[in-house]
Amino acid sequence: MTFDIKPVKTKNYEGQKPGTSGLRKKVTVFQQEHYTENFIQATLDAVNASGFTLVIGGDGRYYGKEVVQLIAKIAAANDVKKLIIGQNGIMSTPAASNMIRKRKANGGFILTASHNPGGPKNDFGIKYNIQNGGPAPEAVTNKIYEITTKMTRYLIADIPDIDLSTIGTTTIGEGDETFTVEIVDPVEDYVILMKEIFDFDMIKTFFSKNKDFKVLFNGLNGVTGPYAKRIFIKELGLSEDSVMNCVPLPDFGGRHPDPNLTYAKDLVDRVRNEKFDFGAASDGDGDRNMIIAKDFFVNPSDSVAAIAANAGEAIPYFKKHGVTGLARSMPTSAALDRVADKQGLLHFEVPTGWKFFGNLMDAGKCNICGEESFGTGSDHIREKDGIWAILAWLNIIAFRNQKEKIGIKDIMLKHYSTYGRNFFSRYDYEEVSSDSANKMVDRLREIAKDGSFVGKTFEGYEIEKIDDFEYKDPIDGSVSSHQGIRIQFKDGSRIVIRLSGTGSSGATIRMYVEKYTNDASQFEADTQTTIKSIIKAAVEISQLKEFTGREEPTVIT
Ligand code: VG1
Ligand code: CO
Repeated sequence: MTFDIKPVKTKNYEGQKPGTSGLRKKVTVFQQEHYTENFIQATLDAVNASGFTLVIGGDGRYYGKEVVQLIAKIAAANDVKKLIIGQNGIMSTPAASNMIRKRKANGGFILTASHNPGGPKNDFGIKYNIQNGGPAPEAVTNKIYEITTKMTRYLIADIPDIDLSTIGTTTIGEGDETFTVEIVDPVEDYVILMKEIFDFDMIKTFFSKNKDFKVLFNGLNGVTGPYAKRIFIKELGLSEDSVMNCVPLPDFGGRHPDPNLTYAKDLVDRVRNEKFDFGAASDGDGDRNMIIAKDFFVNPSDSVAAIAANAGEAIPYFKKHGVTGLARSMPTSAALDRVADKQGLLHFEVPTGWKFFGNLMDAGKCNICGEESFGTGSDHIREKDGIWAILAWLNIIAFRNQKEKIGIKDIMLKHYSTYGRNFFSRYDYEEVSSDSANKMVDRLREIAKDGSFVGKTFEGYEIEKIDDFEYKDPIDGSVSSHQGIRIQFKDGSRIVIRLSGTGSSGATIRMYVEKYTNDASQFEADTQTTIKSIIKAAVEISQLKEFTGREEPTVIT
């Protein structure tokens, strides 16, 4: 006996355009009749999924399990041969990337809105990743979008709901018509990968010899809890109280699962008050990370630079494979470029979003990369990886401590003395009206085009160049335009302004500023004080207050 496949008549929904990282909307939007089904069908059509094996991961947020069941029924109807699903519909974004690669799957769905809040009134998201384990490039997401504008029907198979809780394999149908579902432990393969990359014995020995080295990890009730417990407690021998908020919850306990100084405040406060040597957090789907110590906050742009500077010596994976190239997203500070220059490595500047690193990695041109938005990773997979970044730091600390007692702050100060310091901060203005945000950016584009601001001085900073960032992928030649306004000053300082592509309502304006110094007496200066006048210049040049009516940003990182 085989299963029945039924076409369901549907209508088009507007706005099913994947943004920086998948389609993100309110849960109530996804719950509209046929809305989610349309997007799944359009994705399967766009990638021609007949005969495919697909991985399904997710961060455990509200509505995820329902969507796994929908994907199974629509996939079976579209001749997908096999699904590999994380138990209970849970698998972190980096673990899903690894699973796609390891099992040679054709791609996968990741059910997450990442760092956006979850729950019935908050956000849901669907992301499609391709065969290399990375987020679908724009050619694919554009195709998905185009198909969503012409939907007439989707196909659905009459199969029972899948038992997501039991590990094992089930095959439905017979002969050529079979559909197989395998429920897997989402943690196991990821741990095996981490053990291949890092020196677990060295880290464990460091912890056992330095009982006073206090570690605290905050899972923000996202997907990384089970990974953190297994790795930090079981494998590396830390105590149970080294982790907090490590149970994945559908609404992340009501929090904003974004590891930064604002949304991970409980971690920041505890690390500072209780004097932890190493504090870390990850986001909803486990691809972001924050690193902080009792006496130092590691800016993500600095974090990737420090990892890159130390990796070849300290981390077994890079000792073995070497480091050929580094890459960062455009708004990320140039700290990483300085490491590349000094060490004679290739380096690349790509648009915001991890999908732009994939081709460089596949071509062997980039091994370590990062974004200012708390995203750090390497070519071990094709997603950024929160736990990886934390382990990278622990491995570097353990390695350095073989010779001298050295903590996060010392490592960073040493780094600055070699490379100088790029002070960096991002101001977010959330839920601004889309109309005024667009008008503001349109004006900046005009200024960039006509060159009228070049040579003008704001708050003592003279503008050298303004452009609207365009990227030509060096591997496949594809061009991505309008990726953000860059305002370069004569002294090397920089402002970047762009609109977010991950929000679910209104617009978010992101303003990034950067200032470089190689004056050692300034290395411990306060970031906000250092960049204050550049922020003023940015607000003035962009006329942000006039366009949006906003006096202050919503979040400063
Ligand atoms: C933001 C960040 C970007 C990151 C993206 C996805 O995008 O700026 O660097 O890659 O989120 O991260 P935007 O368009 O809102 O600025 V995650 O952790 O949501 O997968
Ligand atoms: Co994320």
